[in-house]
Amino acid sequence: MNKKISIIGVPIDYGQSRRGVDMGPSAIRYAGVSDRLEKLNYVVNDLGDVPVTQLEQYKKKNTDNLNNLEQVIEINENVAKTVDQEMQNDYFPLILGGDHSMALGTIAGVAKHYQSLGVIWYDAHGDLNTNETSPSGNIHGMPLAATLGIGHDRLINIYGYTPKVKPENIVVIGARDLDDGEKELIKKENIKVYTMHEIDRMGMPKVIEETISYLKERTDGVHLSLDLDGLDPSEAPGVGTPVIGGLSYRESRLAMEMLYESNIVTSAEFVEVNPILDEKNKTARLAVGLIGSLFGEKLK
Ligand code: Z70
Ligand code: MN
Ligand code: MN
Ligand code: MN
Repeated sequence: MNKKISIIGVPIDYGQSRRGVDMGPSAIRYAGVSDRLEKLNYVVNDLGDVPVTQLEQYKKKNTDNLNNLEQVIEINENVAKTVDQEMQNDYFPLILGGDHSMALGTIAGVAKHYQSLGVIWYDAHGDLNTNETSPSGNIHGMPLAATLGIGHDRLINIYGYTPKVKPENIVVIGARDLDDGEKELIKKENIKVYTMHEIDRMGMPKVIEETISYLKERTDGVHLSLDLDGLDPSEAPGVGTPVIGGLSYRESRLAMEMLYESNIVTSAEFVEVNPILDEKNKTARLAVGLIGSLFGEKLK
């Protein structure tokens, strides 16, 4: 793994409707992410946060069913540029969120650097809505579709190009709350999805082994997008959209360890940590534990 890491915070909460997720990057830093990585002998460069204006009177629906569109676009153009620059300087981008709409920017910045980027979407949700299928108008439910070039023009064209990722290069892990439009898109584009059903039947080791060999065959870089709501809310309560029946910390940690061993991951983001909804920063601490295992922490 690249021994130089840039940490980039994205305190965005415009992609959804719960307050507090903008404090996620601080909570993850407070839980000790830099120390944890430095102990593993990485050079860690914390760039601080991408600028996000905090308007307390926001939450604007627009006529296209895209809440807070202008803010989400502006912030993500900055995210893309920052991620792109860090990669040009040979740093591994580790991005901390913030709601999942930030993946519009991270993937826009990352995908330019590869012929055929792979994406692991570790999440209770598919985030495969468009403004036409979304029940909420919340953009954090749309970024994965947008990276495929599916959805509203403004969202798919962030950082000036589309599409960013091919549908066959995506693996979704942990899904258990998919909207009808998302299910249709998964069928139509034949997207590889391990729902909780498959994970329970196969076990996490097999799911990750398959994911690794599937992505190795067709990609030259892999972005891990990990939404903490992929984990079960009994262990990770500090998220805006908890869905019961989720992944345990143990199996998530194992997944990260296996990804480290495979050496396929070239960028990563940990998103949707909401310290206001959390219990004593537990969810941020889990995020740091998962980051530790993704970067090679050993138990003995
Ligand atoms: C729902 C929607 C979502 C994250 C919730 C929820 C989407 N499918 N994404 N939490 N990270 O509104 O589109
Ligand atoms: Mn705010
Ligand atoms: Mn998500
Ligand atoms: Mn989610």
